[in-house]
Amino acid sequence: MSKKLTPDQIAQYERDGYVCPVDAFSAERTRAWRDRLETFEHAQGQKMTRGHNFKPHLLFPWVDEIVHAPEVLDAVEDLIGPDIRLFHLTVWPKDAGSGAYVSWHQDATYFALEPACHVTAWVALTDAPIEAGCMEVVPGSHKLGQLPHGEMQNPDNLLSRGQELAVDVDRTRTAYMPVKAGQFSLHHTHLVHNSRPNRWHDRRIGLGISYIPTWARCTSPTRVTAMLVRGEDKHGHFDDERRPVEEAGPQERAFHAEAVARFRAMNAGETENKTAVVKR
Ligand SMILES: O=C(O)CCC(=O)C(=O)O
Repeated sequence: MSKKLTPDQIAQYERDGYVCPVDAFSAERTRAWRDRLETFEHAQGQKMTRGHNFKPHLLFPWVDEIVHAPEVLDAVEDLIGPDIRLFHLTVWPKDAGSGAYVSWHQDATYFALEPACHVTAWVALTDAPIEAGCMEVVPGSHKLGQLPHGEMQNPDNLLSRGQELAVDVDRTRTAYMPVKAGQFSLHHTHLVHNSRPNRWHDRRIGLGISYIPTWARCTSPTRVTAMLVRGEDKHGHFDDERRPVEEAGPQERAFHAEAVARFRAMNAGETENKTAVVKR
């Protein structure tokens, strides 16, 4: 018996590699989270964009609230079971009219997870219609397994390593994943997807929350952190993460810096492994 997703949605995830949209939070609750994020950005004089968008659940109690919310975790449990760790979280902001985009890629490319079973919940803090550059996917492409990627450095690409699919995948029949503020989508780690620049009148902001079952392991020689968000972990493949208490307090910043450094070291190792053949 599933907790949140319908049997049709679960079948769609297995067949197409994604589900969208799923209702979760009220407009008021979501607006309050957006305000917290933007207040922090103003105070810092720095937007949470490329280079500053990893693992905010270690800094902000309000992000911790979202990653533990049953509205999201119940759906994730329907796909990967009851013992769940949060492996990674990226904030994806696109200012109205900016060139920011995300190249065609598969999430698994630099994650060193064995097996590749992680699911990403993309939680919308603003509306994300097609005009705002919501995600676009190739339905069923998660069944292709890991495909080769190259690195194309472009400052407008929100992907930190500029990774981009280096083989042709039939993109004549793509699907968009528009979501409203407070809704989320779910996608498989091998699903080929991208997103285009924001041509809408408002900023587009989402949290890409990557969840894994606790039995998944990371093959990187760098031991990384991951937060147990539901159930239990009998496997011990990850170091635990500290939950934030004070908004971006000194302890939160120190733990965040260490976790991001380890994640980047793992990422860099995977770059060597996965893009050596197709670097351009
Ligand atoms: O937010 C976007 O436009 C892309 C997000 C993405 O690639 C992901 O969550 O895996």
